[in-house]
Amino acid sequence: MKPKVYIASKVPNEVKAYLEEHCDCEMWQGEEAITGAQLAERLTEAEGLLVSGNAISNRLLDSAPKLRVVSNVSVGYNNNDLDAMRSRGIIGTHTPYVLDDTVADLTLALMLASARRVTELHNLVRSGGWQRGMGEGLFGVDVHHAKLGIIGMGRIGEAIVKRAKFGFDMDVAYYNRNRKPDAEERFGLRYLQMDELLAQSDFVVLMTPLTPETKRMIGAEQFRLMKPGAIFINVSRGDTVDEAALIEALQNGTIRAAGLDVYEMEPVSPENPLLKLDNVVTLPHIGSATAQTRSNMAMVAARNLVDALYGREPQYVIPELKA
Ligand code: 8YV
Repeated sequence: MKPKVYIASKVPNEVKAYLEEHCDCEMWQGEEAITGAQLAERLTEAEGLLVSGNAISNRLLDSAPKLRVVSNVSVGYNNNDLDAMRSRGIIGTHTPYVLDDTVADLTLALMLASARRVTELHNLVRSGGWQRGMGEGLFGVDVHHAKLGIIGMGRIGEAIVKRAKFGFDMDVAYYNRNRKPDAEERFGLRYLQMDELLAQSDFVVLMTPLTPETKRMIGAEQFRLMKPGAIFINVSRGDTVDEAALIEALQNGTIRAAGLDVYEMEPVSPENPLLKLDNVVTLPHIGSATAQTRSNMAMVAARNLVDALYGREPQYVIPELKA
């Protein structure tokens, strides 16, 4: 008998075929993403779950008495209740590595778009507002040779450093809970304490997982420490930032601009003041969203799931859940 699994997010055909070969699969067929309540109703018999973005709460697990494996189609697992999973002996997996370059590309896109005002000026041209002699009204700031400060130096951080250093000749510093002497040597990186990094950087990129320690790590005090010309980029998780403080910093000119892929509430409400500001570039949480990378992530997640269900060590167990 094949193990029963519930596939809660859309996966490409070859991933579906692989899962069906090894598991007895049920799949979410809805057009919209599955809600927590809909998911809870479908987990009574499931031994495995493939999921993207849904909260794996203690309550959800109460409705999944046979569940042995949760396979996340994401590198981030901040919405998994790790204690609840651990206490039930549930294996949790995620998808690191395959998305590093794709997320790093998007980070550079946000840096470039914010510095050169790409979306704002795109809207100006589209709305017929481009006139002769606008001159400095169209000016932005340079990315090349500027100072970049990265908060969080993991795999994606390193992929950003490569692009920034070798593509744009940027002067790159980083802050991380643990120093990374190896990355410092390979890339000529400077290590700075957080406050120093905030004070020195032209671009501050937040690239850290969301944990109890990083929750709202950037707030009013941190924005005050940044240069008035600083550009803030967040491609990690919305809850790493105090969004009200960010809005205020952007409105008051405490910082120059922001490029955002993530928010406190997703999808962002149309009422969110961030959407009314010309100095903000907003994207809908698409850091890893290329067809190729999402397909690779789904395949890694499927392999993790099948390996765990068949008693093999999955390649990417959530580090905090490793025995
Ligand atoms: C996920 C992400 O696809 O991998 C991550 O952690 O942020 C995205 O690439 C998304 O979070 C799933 O909802």
